[in-house]
Amino acid sequence: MTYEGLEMAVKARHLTLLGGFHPTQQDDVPQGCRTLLMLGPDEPHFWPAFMQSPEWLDGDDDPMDRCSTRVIGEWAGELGAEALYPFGGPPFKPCYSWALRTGRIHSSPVQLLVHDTAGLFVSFRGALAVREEIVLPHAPSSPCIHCTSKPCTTGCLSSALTVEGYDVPMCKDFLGTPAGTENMTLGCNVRRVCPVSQCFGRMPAQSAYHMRQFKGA
Ligand code: B12
Ligand code: SF4
Ligand code: SF4
Repeated sequence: MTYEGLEMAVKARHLTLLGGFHPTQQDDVPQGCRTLLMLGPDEPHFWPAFMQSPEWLDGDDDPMDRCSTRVIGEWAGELGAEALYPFGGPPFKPCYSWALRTGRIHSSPVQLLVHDTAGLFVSFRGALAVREEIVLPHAPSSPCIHCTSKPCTTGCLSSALTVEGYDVPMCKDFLGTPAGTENMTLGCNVRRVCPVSQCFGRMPAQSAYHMRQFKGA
């Protein structure tokens, strides 16, 4: 099992490897896990593939989480690995902490996670706990180091999310107003203004889906 081989296999499932790490005793991972790999959408192929999935077409609740559970769960079964998911809590798996452990996903000035190719649009559909120690590629440093203007720090259209913190009720209230429509249809502006996010190829329809899930009824 190699990182490159797994990357090819996961891309066939419209996902990508966002990074990984070799757990120590301090990490909250399943027993026997020697490599933990973080999986996210492979943009821009993920959304069109999801639109064809049985979970989207059946019209039931939480289609993306159900789809990820099937796809990642089946793959983990083939590999003899354990599938872990960011949803299904509380309690939640510590995906934020795992992401930081990859060394390839970093905390941005506004605390949201940032990745070298996904930018602030980095998100996870699952993780794979593998019993083998897989050789991991070099982890690029944070893109924030060379981002002089740091547009994420002033990108919030309501001032709910700044370097001072994240006021979730303020954000949700704003999303319910006419001025919040742009964020509801295109995604959070803080995440969109990041120059790395802009090269990522995340489809607005996918962002709109997540914004609806986030805002709730
Ligand atoms: C609960 C939760 C929320 C809560 C509270 C966030 C919080 N303060 O932790 C709320 C509802 C506010 C939230 C919002 C969003 N979230 Co959220 N959330 C989670 C969830 C399900 C659990 C976090 C948790 O409690 N873990 C358990 C604790 C024990 O472990 P931990 O993860 O290591 O805890 C760390 C984080 O909580 C972090 N943290 C602290 N403050 C904040 C604030 C923010 C905004 C975030 C993202 C993290 C964060 O610090 C903790 C210590 O290291 C995670 C998935 C997961 N399983 O981790 C996603 C997750 C953190 N969220 C994510 C996303 C995508 C979002 C949204 C952008 C959703 C969207 N619209 O697409 C929004 C942000 C709003 C916006 N402007 O768009 C992503 C990360 C994205 C990123 N780039 O950082 C995750 C990993 C889910 C995923 N499937 O990828 N989320
Ligand atoms: S806008 Fe710049 S500082 Fe902010 S997360 Fe993106 S790269 Fe980092
Ligand atoms: S969704 Fe809009 S209001 Fe909420 S944090 Fe992002 S930019 Fe601010």
